[in-house]
Amino acid sequence: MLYVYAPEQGDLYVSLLRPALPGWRIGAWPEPVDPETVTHVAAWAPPPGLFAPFGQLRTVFNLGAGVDALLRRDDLPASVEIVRLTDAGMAAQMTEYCLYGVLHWQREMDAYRRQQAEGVWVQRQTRLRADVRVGILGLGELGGRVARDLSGMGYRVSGWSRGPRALDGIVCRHGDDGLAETLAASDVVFCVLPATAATRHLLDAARLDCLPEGAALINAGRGSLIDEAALLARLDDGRLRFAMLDVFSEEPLPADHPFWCHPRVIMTPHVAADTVPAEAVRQIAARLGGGEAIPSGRIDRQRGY
Ligand code: OXD
Repeated sequence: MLYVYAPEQGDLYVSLLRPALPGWRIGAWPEPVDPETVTHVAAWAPPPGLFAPFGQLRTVFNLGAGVDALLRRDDLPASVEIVRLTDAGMAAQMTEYCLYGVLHWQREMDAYRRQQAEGVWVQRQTRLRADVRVGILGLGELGGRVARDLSGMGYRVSGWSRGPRALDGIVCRHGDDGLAETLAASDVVFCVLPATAATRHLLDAARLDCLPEGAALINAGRGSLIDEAALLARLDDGRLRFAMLDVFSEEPLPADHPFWCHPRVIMTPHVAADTVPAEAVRQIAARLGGGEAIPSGRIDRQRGY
């Protein structure tokens, strides 16, 4: 049996999965199930202990991009395979999110908003896309697509990943030196890295200082990537023009956090990209029904993604 935990969308998933997987029993939380019949679960942000009664559980499909929360749980024995969906409609949304921030920087919307508040009519010099350097940190399914899309639009894109990667027409760097170089060559840096031990506070004070003065930072990966106090200091003194943040070290962001009303912060509540249910179901069905071959998104628990 495949059991779905997707509170707002349980019925939708069931209605898509049933015709896609004839022969499978499909159910969705909060419908009660005999726990011994559950062999597969598809879930996003399941509550603690959800998996504990499922003694026959073999596979969990993560209905989101990051698996960090699943890897921290104590109710998923190592024998249970964790599968990440590849893209599932999120990559195009990541491009949109990144583009919004890049345009904000390129077309100086921050400055025009200030001018409007002050009643100032000043026309600023327009920058061309070819003169805007965008650095993408994380070149997996999502970051790779963003890099290709923005490069296709004419931006000067470079990318960084922990290990070597090659993307046509995009300068790709890796390793510590590669990170410093990528930051130094970015007017706007877009982060879409997973949360792992290796990426925690990857952007600390020293790395943030590699960015050119007046650069902007967009984070749609995980809050843990950034030393938020160091970022705040660089926004306070104007060294960074703005940060556009979708993810935070604590979510929801605490009500008294200075990001809420910082003039140089644009924030969204972890909505940069949502899984598209029909696409998620297509991938789950392909995997379970032996249909169309889709690259396996099996998670390496040691690596953390
Ligand atoms: C995530 C998501 O992993 O929203 O952050 O899918």
